[in-house]
Amino acid sequence: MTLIDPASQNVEKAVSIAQKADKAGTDFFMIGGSTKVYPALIDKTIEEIKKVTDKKIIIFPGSSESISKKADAIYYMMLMNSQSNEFLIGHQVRSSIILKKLGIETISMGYLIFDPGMTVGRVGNAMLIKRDDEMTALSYALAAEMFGFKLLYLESGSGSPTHVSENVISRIKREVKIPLIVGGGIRDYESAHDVLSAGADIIVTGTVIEKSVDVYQTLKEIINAF
Ligand code: 1GP
Repeated sequence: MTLIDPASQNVEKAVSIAQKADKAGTDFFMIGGSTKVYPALIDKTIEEIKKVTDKKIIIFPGSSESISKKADAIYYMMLMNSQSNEFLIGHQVRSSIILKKLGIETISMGYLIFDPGMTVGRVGNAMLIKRDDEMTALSYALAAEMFGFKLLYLESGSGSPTHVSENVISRIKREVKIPLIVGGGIRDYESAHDVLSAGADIIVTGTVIEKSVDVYQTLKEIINAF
């Protein structure tokens, strides 16, 4: 999946990235980020991206304001290791009525933030899990399964120098049935290959394509790891 944060570039650049990512073979687009993004900008970004791709667009919300009826779906997520009531249940409760009214598909997701956490770790007031701490990660992952979440996202934070370690991914994969998304710090074929071999079902890349001078080629190499 390709993550596009509307706060990181203008709409034109977001569309150009999306077009190349689509051609390189990304499966879905995630739109969002942890810094404040106004609904009008999310609307506009989605509207323009939809003109260049048929791939589904899922909102990756930073708050209860990150909603757009133009998206195909939205993650209805719990930042499970947050120490803030807001990220555990506050934003979710504030957005439930409007989501119901809009009729947008909600995909329940447990969201776990690992070291170093980067901006989302700080903003989300996360009690960071060490990137190789199998038992803590497994405890959260099993809790996510018991809550009935449809997806589990193992996040190191956008722009992280490293991804969640392979032992954590493979341990969770062995013991938990929920599809696993891994993101943060994946920027080349090797890191994608390591994460996928460990058991990730889906990988997310954001920073590497924002910074790349050749989005198509960079993403093509990462996708070749599948
Ligand atoms: C962030 O996991 C995503 O939520 C993507 O991280 O920007 O490091 O690719 P990167």
